[in-house]
Parts: sequence; structure tokens; C-alpha cells
Amino acid sequence: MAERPPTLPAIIPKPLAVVPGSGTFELTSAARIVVTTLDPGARRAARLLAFHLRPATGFRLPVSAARPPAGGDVVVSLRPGDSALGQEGYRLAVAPALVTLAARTPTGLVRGIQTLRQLLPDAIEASRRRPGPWQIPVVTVHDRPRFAWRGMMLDVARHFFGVRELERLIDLLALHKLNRLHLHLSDDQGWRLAIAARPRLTRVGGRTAVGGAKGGYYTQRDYRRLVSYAAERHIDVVPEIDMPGHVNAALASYGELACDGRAAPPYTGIEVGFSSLCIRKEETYAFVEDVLDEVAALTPGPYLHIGGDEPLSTDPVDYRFFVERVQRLVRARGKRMLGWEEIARASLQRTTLVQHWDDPELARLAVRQGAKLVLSPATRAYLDMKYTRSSELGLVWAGTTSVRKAYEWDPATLIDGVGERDVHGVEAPLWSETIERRKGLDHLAFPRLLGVAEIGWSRADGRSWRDYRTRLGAYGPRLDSLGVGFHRATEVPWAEPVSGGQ
Ligand code: NGO
Repeated sequence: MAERPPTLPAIIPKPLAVVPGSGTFELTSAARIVVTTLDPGARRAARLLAFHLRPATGFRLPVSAARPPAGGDVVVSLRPGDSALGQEGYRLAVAPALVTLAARTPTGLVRGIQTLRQLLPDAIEASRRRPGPWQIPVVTVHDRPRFAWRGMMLDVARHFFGVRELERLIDLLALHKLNRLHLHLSDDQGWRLAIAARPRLTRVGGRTAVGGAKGGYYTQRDYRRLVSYAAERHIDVVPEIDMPGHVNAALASYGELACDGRAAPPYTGIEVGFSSLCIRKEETYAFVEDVLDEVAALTPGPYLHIGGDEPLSTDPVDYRFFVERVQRLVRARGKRMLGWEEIARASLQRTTLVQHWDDPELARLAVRQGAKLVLSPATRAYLDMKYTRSSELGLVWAGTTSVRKAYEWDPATLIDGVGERDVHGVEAPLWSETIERRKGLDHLAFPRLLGVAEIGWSRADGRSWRDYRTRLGAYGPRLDSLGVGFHRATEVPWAEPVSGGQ
């Protein structure tokens, strides 16, 4: 019987090199995942692969170490000497009898797993058993990322998103090889992380959200769980405590942080720029130290984001004083500081990362100080901008952002005077003024987030809207299978949805 060879499925982000062959591999109930090293990170990666493949296949897929592989197995190995792979690269070879995945590091394995998932039929992402067959076309893939930082930010302050929602999001980031989840944990409307030394932050400041919606916060246990869920997928959680502006929830909790010493009333509107910590009071720094102590201790990753955006109610001299002092406090806790672009007005250490969102002049100022940039241009990468004027959800202050506009830009040419080596990476922020549930999150983030993931991972010379548009269209059924309620933008030739994905 002549078999119809499956065509190569769409892979997003696009790998560096894909060489198709002929024939197919079929994953069967007899398959094992054979790890050829005792490295615990590699074994965890293999277990993660099994975790992703079990629900839809219903196969056992035992992870076994150092056994000789048999036909039909998936072999996972580390090749520390393969320097062409960098920290996150991998090689994936699918042959009719065997799949082999190799990387220099466990991180590379976890990235390669995502490609393997995408090479299987869309139904592999279903949460319940599906009939198969689970065939993969013969192919070899060699891949590594362009930029070190590929992130998404979620604003959990304007509206709160719980742990389960975030775990689901982390899985979606991992599938697209993103490696940072930046959590905007505090703003005027809410404080979302419990700080033991300052219990009123969540007891008072955690109650509110935009428009009178229900507030909420992460206990330290919740936060640790999120961090470890992300770490298993080799994603760093980047906590942001926004200061010295965007602090009304803190001022409502502790009046001593305001210059007049009076607790502010809670705020549930969406204006920005009206609140500030009192810069010349020592109480402010006692507070900042309490918060940074706990956030740093809870966060194993190296980054700590201090916000710093829109200090419209802070005197400019005070603002610089504050940022420089906090920069020392962050460093003293062994962390690398990030801040929104306004921090470039202060004197920065070279290790500080500056997140560009609006003003090219501030990006250049940061680069002149030797700092590197994370690019989140509001006109391209803000997931909270409406797709079109008639979109129901989202804001329009930076214009509208179609799927094409979110995809068609390059980090090395976006800003005059800022080149490839000034750019540490890209990040897509999702501010949550207009969304409060999964449905809104999915609609605004998908599919635009996938474009940003590709900009961060894939080489510029391999990318074009024409090619991406086709791949994205073919990828739609996979998003359906994952249960992602993405926006079916008319500029993309979406393939028919598969029936009964979840
Ligand atoms: C701005 C502002 C946020 C808003 C967002 C809405 C930055 C860095 N500060 O971006 O407070 O939520 O726009 O798009």
C-alpha cells in the first residue's frame, strides 16, 4: 500500500536550517525516550517531552537512561562539545527508525522538544486521547536563537490572572521558544505579590483592580510554584515592582510612603502618571529594601525589573537620585536590574538592561551609556493595541497593530543609532486594562505573540511576511488543538480548524 508522505508541518519560530528527507517515523505505543546521559537536566527535559506527548497519544513513553535505543525510540543526548549550538541550540534528526535530539545544554533540549511537538500532527496537543497515527516526516533540523532575551510581559496588576492561567501561558511561551515571562506585579490599581514584611500591600493593595473587578494576589508559595513551573521549561520569571510612579496601591496600603504621610484612596481607573513614592524620605528606602529582599530571595533568575516608567509626578532630579539608589540596592542583592526606558535618564551600570517602549532618544541614551536594550516598541510589540479600529478589546494610543505590522520589523534596524549588538532581545508586553480573562488574553496575544517569538529567535534573512503568513495559516489548527482562542485576522489564510481539538 502506497503511503501518503505527510508534508512538513509549520514550525514557529522558523528554525535556522531544515532539511527534509523522504519517509516517515511513526511514534507507537512501544516507543521509549532514551536519555544517553546521567545529567539530571537532560532527564528532566526527557520527562517534559513525555509529559507533552502522553495525553493525546495515550502511550506510556517510559524515560529510560543509558539503554541502547531500539527502532521507534526517541533518543535524547547532550553534546557539550558542539559549540555551533550555543546555549539554546539543538539538532533534531528524524529518521524512519529513530528520532534523535541533541543539544549542548538541557535548555537546548527543551527548545528542541518544541520543534518535535510541532512536527507531529496538530492533534498531539489535544488534552485527551486521539486516534493518531503519530507520524513525523523524515527531516533534520539545526537551530539556535538570534537573541538571548525573548519575552512576554503580562500585566497582572490592572487585572489579576491566577496561577493556573499563568501556567497555561508559560506552556504556550515554551512552545514558541520564548524564555522570559515578565510579570508586572504592581501598579496604581493593584499589588499582586505577598511581601511578608509589608502585609498591607496585598491585604489592602491587592483587593482592587481596574473598573472594580475582583483583585487578587500571589502568595509566596504561588509565586514559587510559578517560578519552578517556568524553570522546568527553561523560562526565567522576571518580577517587576513598578517604582517610583505607578504606586497608588502601595500608597493606599502604607501612607508613610507618600510625602504628605496620608494613605491614598484606592484607584480603579486607567489614567497613568499621578502617583509617586516620596523620594526624599528614608521610609521609602526601608520599604524598597523590604520588597527587594523578598522578591530577590523568591526569584532564582538573575533579573529584577524596577519599572521606572512615566514618572510624571516625580521631580526629574529626584527621579535620577531614586533610580541610581535603587540600582545599587538591586545589585547588592546579586541581581541584574531592568527598567523601562525612562531609567536611561539616570546614570546606569553597564549591566543594567533598558526596556525600550516609546522614545528612540531614550534608547540611544541608554546605548551611549553602554547598556543593552530589550525592545518592546509599543507600535509593534504591545499586544494590548487593537488589531483594527473596530476591535472590541485593546487600546489605541500607539495606533492599531495588525498581525503583519507586529511581524514586519527588525530589531537591528528599528531605531536609528541602535544596532544588532545593542539589542539583548525582544519582548511583547500585554497590558491588561481591557482584558480580565483568558478569552481576552488569547485574543490579544495570539497570534501576534508568535510573530514576536519569531523575530527574537529566527534570522532576519530567513524571514518574510509572505512565508510567515502561510506558515501561520497552517499553524491555526494547532492553536485550535491547544485550545487557544486566537484572533482569526483576515490577513492570514487560516486552515480549517480540526474538529474536537481539546
Ligand atoms: C504604557 C504605560 C502602562 C500602560 C501601557 C498601555 C508603559 C511602559 N507604561 O507603557 O502603564 O498600561 O502603556 O499600553
